[in-house]
Amino acid sequence: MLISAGATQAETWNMALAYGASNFHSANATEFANAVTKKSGGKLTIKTHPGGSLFKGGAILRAVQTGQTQIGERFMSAHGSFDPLLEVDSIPFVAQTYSDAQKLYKASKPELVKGLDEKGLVFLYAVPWPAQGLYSKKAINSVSDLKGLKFRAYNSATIRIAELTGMKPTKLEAVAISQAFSTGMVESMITSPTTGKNSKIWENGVKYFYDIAAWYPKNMIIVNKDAWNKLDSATQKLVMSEAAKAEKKGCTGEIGGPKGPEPTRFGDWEKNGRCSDF
Ligand code: PCA
Repeated sequence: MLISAGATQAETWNMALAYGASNFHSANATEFANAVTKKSGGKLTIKTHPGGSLFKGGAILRAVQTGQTQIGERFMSAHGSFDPLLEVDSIPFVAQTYSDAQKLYKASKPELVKGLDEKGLVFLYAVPWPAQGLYSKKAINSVSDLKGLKFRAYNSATIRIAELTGMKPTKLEAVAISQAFSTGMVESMITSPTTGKNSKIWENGVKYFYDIAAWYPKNMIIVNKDAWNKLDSATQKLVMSEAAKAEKKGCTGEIGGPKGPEPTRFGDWEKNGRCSDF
């Protein structure tokens, strides 16, 4: 026998990412995957698949849970029906700064990790998106201006906002935004400057952006529990320590940019930093 009993086999994980390769969440996840691959000494290779190329955003949680793939990243607040705690970061105007959003995350994390574990998922890390603002093809000066607008939604909270303000919601993946705006399928949305920039929103008829900092939603990285249990404890430790690093990097909001207030809120995000990478 070439392999002695009990020896851990080399594992390969395919990491499903919903957002484009240049998006900062994907870039951060790729740095994480490469660090684990390099440092595990051949025991674990993580291959990233950005842009929804392995599974579309909406399918990733289930794909990881059922073991169709081993690891993935998912927008948490789209899954309130899976676990209501996943939605807590998208309650409008509860946390309007990165530091308040981090407090909310810390308070919800222990129960959140437990809930996912009970459903066969190992939680690795979470990173917030920048503040969510309102984009529109026409000027919005009061709530009544929203009435009748075709609105791109991404979770039940945004659908509810549309219902309450008289907009017509359509749930769409981020990768579909450009086309949806350019064809007139939608004409408003609430999302980050990151996603606006990734979607080249100004080229698709959107002239107005309102920096309302309505909430800071997060993406989480999750692993299938059976895949996790195949790793030896040294490799599990390595994955967790690289995950903690990735979370820290992702949560600083900007890497290598100017010091001071949160950059996307103060108009200096054109400078050389994480936020300018979008
Ligand atoms: N971008 C993602 C989720 C939150 C964000 O800022 C999106 O619009 O789908």
